[in-house]
Amino acid sequence: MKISKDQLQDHNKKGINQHKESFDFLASSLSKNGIQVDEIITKLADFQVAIPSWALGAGGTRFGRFSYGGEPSTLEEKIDDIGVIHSLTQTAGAISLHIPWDIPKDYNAIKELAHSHNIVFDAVNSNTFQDQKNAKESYKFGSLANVSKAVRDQAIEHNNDVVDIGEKLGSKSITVWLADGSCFPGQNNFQTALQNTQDSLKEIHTHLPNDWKMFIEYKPYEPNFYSTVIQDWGTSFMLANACGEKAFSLVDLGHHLPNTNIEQIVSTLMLKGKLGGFHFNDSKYGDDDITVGCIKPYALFLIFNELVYGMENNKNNPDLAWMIDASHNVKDPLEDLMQSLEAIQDAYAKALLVDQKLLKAAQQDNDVVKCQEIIQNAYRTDVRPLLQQARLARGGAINPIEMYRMLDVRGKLIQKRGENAIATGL
Ligand code: LRH
Ligand code: MN
Repeated sequence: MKISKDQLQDHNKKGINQHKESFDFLASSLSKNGIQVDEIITKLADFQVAIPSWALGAGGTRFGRFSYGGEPSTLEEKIDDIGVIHSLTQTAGAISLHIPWDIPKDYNAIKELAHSHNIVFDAVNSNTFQDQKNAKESYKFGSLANVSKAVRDQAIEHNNDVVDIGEKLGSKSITVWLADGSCFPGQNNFQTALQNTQDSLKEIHTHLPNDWKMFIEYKPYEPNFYSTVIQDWGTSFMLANACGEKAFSLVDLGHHLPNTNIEQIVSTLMLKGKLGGFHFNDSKYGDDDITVGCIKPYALFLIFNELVYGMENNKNNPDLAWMIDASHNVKDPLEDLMQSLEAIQDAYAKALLVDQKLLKAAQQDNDVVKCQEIIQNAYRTDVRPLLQQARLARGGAINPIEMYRMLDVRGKLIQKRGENAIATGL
């Protein structure tokens, strides 16, 4: 389903006056404080987030899955659905594939289709947490960490194959997340598991093309419930350093034990030049993979505050990969993703309002209250007119979800694909 420029202009006509009013008011008060509003609009418009190919259908849990109707059951349909989100938000210009869930059959056709939607291929994800049909070796007791060399070799070969698939699509990075670990004390020798993992990752790192990156994603638990080999940022950082200059740490917001100071982890990884990117989502308890900013919006803002400082001061850290990693149990996946995109843009815009020089000076003076006032003033600014202006600047919708519903996109998808179409993924 394609949304035309005319449909967008028609929709925007209704809200343009109210938008102009709120934007002009905000822009004039920000300019009075010396803020370069045009620069912020450009940064927001250039900020593209990759949509996970595994999160375009209804997710589920072991307790059940409730289909959403009109789900994409092919990679082509998934790219079309991301095309809908991108034409409305103008900030979803990339897709992140999970292999083997989404192996392209016709690479040129897939690339052409993505190009027709202004979508590029971001990081590809390997999968050594499930056994594939007629696979010789099983990952039941781990993959890159497995005590069996045959299993480790199979997993290394899979990751190299994923890199080759990504290369054909124009992707420039691979994300490696390992479920490897143990469910009971005594089950694993921690040192053997970590050493095997390090040696295996080094082999994959060696296979990477020169201009590629490998993102090492950490997670404290699930599906293993006693130990996970790559359990935290420190282990991921250590492995990235052991592998070499093309390896970086990937921060999935849901992969932290309660009350972890994620913004401090982000600032440390940036200072050391080893922050590769993000899997954005939110959570209240575990790896809930729910809508970005729906539980802890202030924490997300504090993370972007460190990112804005780091992007200004840590030139040794490469450009970051921005990806969503969420699962939708009760909401329309496309509406949920558009809400997540809005929350990410909102946190970034607020962080761009922080006067980093003024903050650094107040920190130098140990003026604690002033430090708080500087960041909280930014956080308490309603930046929605800036997000709308950035979307309008690139031909998007003033209100993406309102337009999505006005066009009854889900209804049309159900008509075309039926109620029971199932999307591959989680
Ligand atoms: C693991 C994870 C990883 C993906 C998977 C879909 O929890 O975050 O990034 O491979 O979700
Ligand atoms: Mn993830």
